[in-house]
Amino acid sequence: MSEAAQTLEGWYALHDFRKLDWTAWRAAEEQTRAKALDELQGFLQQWAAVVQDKQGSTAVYSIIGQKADFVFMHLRETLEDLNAIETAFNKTLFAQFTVPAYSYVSVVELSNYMGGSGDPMENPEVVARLKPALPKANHICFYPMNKRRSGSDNWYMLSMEERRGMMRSHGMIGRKYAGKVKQIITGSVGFDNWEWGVTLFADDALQFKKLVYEMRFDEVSAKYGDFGDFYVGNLLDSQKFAALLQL
Ligand code: 76R
Repeated sequence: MSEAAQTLEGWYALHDFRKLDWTAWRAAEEQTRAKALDELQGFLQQWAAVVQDKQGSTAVYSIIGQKADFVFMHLRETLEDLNAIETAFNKTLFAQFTVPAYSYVSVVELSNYMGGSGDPMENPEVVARLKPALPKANHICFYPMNKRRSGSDNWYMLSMEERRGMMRSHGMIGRKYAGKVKQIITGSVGFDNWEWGVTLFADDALQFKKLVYEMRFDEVSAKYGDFGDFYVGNLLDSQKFAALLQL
């Protein structure tokens, strides 16, 4: 048996993608819409405050295309916390005007392929990466992925040394995008249908295309990467959300 990579886990993640029921929203009384919007703004404020207490972080983005209209990406200490947020939101009037589009459950993960020495949990940089305050970048990109297990292309049958070598090359490509793209890798083995969620943030959305394209030529993605649907979006704040909902 090959040696499994050791992983460190941080905050749990819920990516909650929703569609707006525009027909119902249009048909609703103005008062109802105002109340629904108020409730939504209340939640946005509550979620924004969580990051100050270092109890988690939430990102809110509109989604381009027909897969969804917006996403709430929540990071919290426990699955109970995530479940409570989801349930509280579902009880709002505003949620009645939304339809689930897609969701993804995972946990922020760092692996030891590039690990240094010493107790990583004593390293503030590591802790900051496991419990990250999500950036207010202009754009988000999310997609789930697997490492392939088919025929002779089986990532999980490779030795630690072979995998480490490929992950080093992967990391070197990633580093070229430092300052342009922030990536958060969340592990989802045992939690959701794919093995990882990849969430990228950038002010210039073209950097997503350039980074993902460049990685396609790198062995670990070229030979072993299998990918799900891509979601790309624009940053929302409470004003932008109100404008989006304005009829
Ligand atoms: O943690 C580190 O920064 C060390 C190097 C590193 C690891 C271990 C790293 C760097 N990644 C790691 C692990 Mn990554 N990453 C992806 C994708 O689209 C694709 O082809 C793949 C999707 C992107 C875009 C990306 C970006 N990475 C992982 C893992 C877990 C692998 C495992 O355990 O088997 C996955 C699934 C994955 C996928 N990666 C980086 C980036 C970027 C931008 C970096 C550089 C980070 C930096 O140095 O700041």
